[in-house]
Amino acid sequence: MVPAWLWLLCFFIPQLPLPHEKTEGIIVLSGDSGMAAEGPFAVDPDSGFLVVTRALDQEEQAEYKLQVTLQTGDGYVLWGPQTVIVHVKDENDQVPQFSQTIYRAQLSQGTRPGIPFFFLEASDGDAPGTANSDLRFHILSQTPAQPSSAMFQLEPQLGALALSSEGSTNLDHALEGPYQLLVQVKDMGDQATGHQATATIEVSIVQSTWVPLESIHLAENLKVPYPHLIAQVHWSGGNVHYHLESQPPGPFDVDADGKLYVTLELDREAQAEYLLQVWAQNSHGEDYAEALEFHVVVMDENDNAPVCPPHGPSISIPELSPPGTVVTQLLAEDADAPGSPNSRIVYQLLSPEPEEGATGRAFDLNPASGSVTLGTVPLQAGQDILLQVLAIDLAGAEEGLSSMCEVAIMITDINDHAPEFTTSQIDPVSLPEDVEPGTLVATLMATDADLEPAFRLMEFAIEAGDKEGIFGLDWEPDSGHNLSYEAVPYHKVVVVVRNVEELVGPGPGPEATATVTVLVERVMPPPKLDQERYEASVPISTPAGSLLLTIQPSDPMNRTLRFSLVNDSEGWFCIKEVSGEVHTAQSLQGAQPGVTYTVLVEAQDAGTPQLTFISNITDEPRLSTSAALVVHFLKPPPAPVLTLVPMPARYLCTPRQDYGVVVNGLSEDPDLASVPGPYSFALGPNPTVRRDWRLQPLNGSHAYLTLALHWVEPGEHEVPVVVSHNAHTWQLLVQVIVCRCNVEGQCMRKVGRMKGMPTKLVAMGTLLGTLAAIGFFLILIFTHLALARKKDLDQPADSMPLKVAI
Ligand SMILES: *[C@@H]1O[C@H](CO)[C@@H](O)[C@H](O)[C@H]1NC(C)=O
Ligand SMILES: *[C@@H]1O[C@H](CO)[C@@H](O)[C@H](O)[C@H]1NC(C)=O
Ligand SMILES: *[C@@H]1O[C@H](CO)[C@@H](O)[C@H](O)[C@H]1NC(C)=O
Ligand SMILES: *[C@@H]1O[C@H](CO)[C@@H](O)[C@H](O)[C@H]1NC(C)=O
Ligand SMILES: CC(=O)N[C@H]1CO[C@H](CO)[C@@H](O)[C@@H]1O
Repeated sequence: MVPAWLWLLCFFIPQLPLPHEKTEGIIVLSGDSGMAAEGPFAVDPDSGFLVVTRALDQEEQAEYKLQVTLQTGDGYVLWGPQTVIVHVKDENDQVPQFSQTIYRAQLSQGTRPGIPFFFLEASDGDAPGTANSDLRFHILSQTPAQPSSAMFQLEPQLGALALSSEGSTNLDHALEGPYQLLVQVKDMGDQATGHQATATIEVSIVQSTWVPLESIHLAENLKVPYPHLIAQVHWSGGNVHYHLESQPPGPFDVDADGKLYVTLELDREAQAEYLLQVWAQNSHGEDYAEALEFHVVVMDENDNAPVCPPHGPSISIPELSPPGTVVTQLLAEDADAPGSPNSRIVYQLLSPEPEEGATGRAFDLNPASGSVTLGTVPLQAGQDILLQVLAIDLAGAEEGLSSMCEVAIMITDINDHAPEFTTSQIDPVSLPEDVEPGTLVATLMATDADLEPAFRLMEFAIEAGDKEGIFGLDWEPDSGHNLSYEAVPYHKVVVVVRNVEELVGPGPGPEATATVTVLVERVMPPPKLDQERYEASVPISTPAGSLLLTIQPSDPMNRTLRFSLVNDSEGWFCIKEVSGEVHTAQSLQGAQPGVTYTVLVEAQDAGTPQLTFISNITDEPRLSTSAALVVHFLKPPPAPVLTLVPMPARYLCTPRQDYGVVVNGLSEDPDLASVPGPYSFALGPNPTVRRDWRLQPLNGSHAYLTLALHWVEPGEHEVPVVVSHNAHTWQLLVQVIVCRCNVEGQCMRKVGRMKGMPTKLVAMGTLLGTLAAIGFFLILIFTHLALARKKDLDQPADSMPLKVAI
């Protein structure tokens, strides 16, 4: 079913491409408007040609659309429907026509040449797009032809009338009256042939009203209905459109009458000035002339409060800074027009307020510049101050807008305080002289009134009193000070404390030194003896007063010792307090041979006056030492042969009288006699003797023998007396004749009295008695010599008192 396109010229009939097999059907033609019967087309049933039944008019109908169908008599479609489109070909049978015979146009002076200010309108009934309707415009004549015959130019295809460049240069001299232009329109394009028509254009030249405008001042935030007319422009030529542009783009508009509007409220702070450009254009958007330019100036309103500078970090001002020191300068900003009162800011210091009664302030503020300086009131280190400043525009006027600006200020510390000891005079410290190095002597505490840790750092030094370098300082921050001591007597140590950082202001005060007085205690070693243990061997027969040994100090130091025995429970010994000699205090009665007896000897320091004691040591115990003294008791040496010294008989009467017998212990043996006393005397062990007799020591060499009982049987008594000296012991036999007492208390003897001055008779008796006694003694001696060993007995028989003979 290929549609067949047929271009029908008059009387040119195309043959329809019908099927050849079945031709017995009827060809039916139908069209858009049911023109099958009366329409201009028909089909020749024999040939099948499509034929035109009358003349076609392209201007009436340019195209026909036909349907061709082959069908049986009863309407059964055998073939088709087939569409046939018939285009009616145009013929230039129409004459172009102007829309008016006389046109009127206005030309403003100042119009650029070549810019069309009027467009001719003409029409042609022939098919559009064909040469038949292709129109061309021409100026046939210009009246008047002055000042130039070609003042205008006409664009042939568009019919756009413009000033020629020649006309443009001469327009100033143009005539007042209108120019008559006879114009022609012709079809068939640029071909010479064709239909044509003419018309007249009356062009009047008018004064240009396209004059620059003054600047427009507009208030910001203007409360009026918008759009708001602000100005008007006018292009005096006809056929004008206005076009507006704003630099930067702004809320401005222009209408067809050249009225300029502002469409929104303006904000000076957003844009203070606009440059507006308005063009007068023809209907093709071509500019007749240069744009008109003018400025829109937005006038300021005080609609912006001052804005404080952003919060910065705290401003640090050292304490004691002089008045007038610049702290900061507040620079609040006001967005309103610079230089206008709206942006003129005045500052007012609100806080800190001046202290009551104070003559000055801590801070001064310059109201115009916002510069803050230190006032006369001093500030304390460590203070944090919030400065509150009111910034007011309109130069501080009441209706001005204001903002509160805050500036944080920190007063920093300077090292204006010297460290000081909390106590500068320390109580004297006593230390023993042998104290270990490193011993803490005293802890000094110093404080510093500054705040900054660096300014509190201090160092200590010994300034005086430690030439030998005995004392050391050991410093721990904030914990005090250790002074260690190393040796020697009395010290006055002056310690100073200083800051590590340099000090500002007046120098350190007296509290920066501390004096530590150290009193040194002399330490005395305990006294030393030459031996740690002393031993002595003593026969138990040793008489009292015998020297055992001497305890001696072995001390490099020249001091006096006092000796004593500690636990001599038996009381056998005694010691010389100063010399240290140990003696037997008495006869060692009760001591057993072979037994050791230990006593402690104590040596005490009696005090050494040449040593200086500074400290009070009166309470301290005396220094002492002790040593053991071990005494071995020995058997007594074999008892010496008791020498019966021939002694004259002694007379004592009974009942007892106040008389006694002197017993001489002194030996005349030169060996023994050389030994100085004392001798000790004791009665022999016989109980009867001890009962009957009493022996009292007289002095070192003599004793006194008396009757112990009131009554002793008269007769001859031999009283044994043991004499000891050192290790030697010997016995005396003292012969005493006890007689009855006469009235005079003397022996009743015919020979007379024993004592006193004997009479011649008595002397004679005595002589006889003595001779008898001698005889008796001689017998005794000879007997003794025969029995025992030889012993010389050359003592005088009548010596008085009795002598001890060994
Ligand atoms: C110094 O004295 C302090 C106490 O005041 C103590 O804690 C510290 O151990 C001492 N230092 C020395 C070295 O003795
Ligand atoms: C001890 O001191 C005394 C008196 O000061 C002096 O005479 C004596 O020589 C001194 N002895 C010693 C061993 O220093
Ligand atoms: C004295 O004391 C010493 C030491 O304590 C001791 O050995 C000794 O037996 C004591 N002597 C006496 C008699 O108590
Ligand atoms: C020593 O101490 C005692 C008691 O504590 C006191 O009475 C005396 O005055 C002190 N002597 C000196 C010299 O300080
Ligand atoms: C040393 C001493 O004084 N000896 C005397 C002890 O007593 C007799 C008797 O009185 C004197 O004769 C001694 O001279």
